[in-house]
Amino acid sequence: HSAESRSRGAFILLEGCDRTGKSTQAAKLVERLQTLGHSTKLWKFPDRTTRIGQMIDGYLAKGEDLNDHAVHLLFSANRWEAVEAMEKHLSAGTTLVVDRYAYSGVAFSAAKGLDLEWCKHPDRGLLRPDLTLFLDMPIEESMKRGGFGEERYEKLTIQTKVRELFLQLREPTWVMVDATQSIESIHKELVHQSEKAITRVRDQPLQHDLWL
Ligand code: 2DT
Ligand code: MG
Repeated sequence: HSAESRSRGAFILLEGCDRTGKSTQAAKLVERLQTLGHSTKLWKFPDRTTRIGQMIDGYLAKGEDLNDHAVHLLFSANRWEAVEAMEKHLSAGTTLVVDRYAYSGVAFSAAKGLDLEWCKHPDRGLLRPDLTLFLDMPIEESMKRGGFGEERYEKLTIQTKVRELFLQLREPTWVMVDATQSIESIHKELVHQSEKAITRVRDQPLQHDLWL
């Protein structure tokens, strides 16, 4: 590597329905990649800490009602407001492990009945993930896991629709991961895929062409 073309980090996305282990795996993945010597940071959408994120949290966790289209745009805005910071980290060589992104955005809103193409529009031109790891398992299995039912969307009917929509949004490059496996075997697979992606994209420009 020449001094001018310092290698960039990879944008690694974990997607999937609720209770498939995304957050557990994201945290373990970050820790492991760091141990392996890769500068790595955990990222999460929605980011409930911003002003927009607080409106989203009111909607998800506090039962505050918002128009379906309006809340969809808030979730998208919550990604756009993070773009510069994400680019800065990636360009500086830090890999981002991102827990949910625009695929969740479209899947959940379309599951409520919004038009799929309308849903994709506000996220067009966002950073495209370098690697999407889709954690998949039957909804009946994930429903058995603890913590379900505390927030909006944590219901069987909506989760079933969300899974169908994720599978419609699936791209050929996605890596489908059987989320019913043990935490350790899923972890190993994610580490392996992530290291390949980090090597593959280090000299590639960032991609700002989601759904373009
Ligand atoms: P967490 O449980 O992961 O915090 O997600 N969601 C998420 C959307 O409806 N649109 C989005 O753009 C994103 C990123 C998925 C909270 C819920 O928010 C949903 C579950
Ligand atoms: Mg949740």
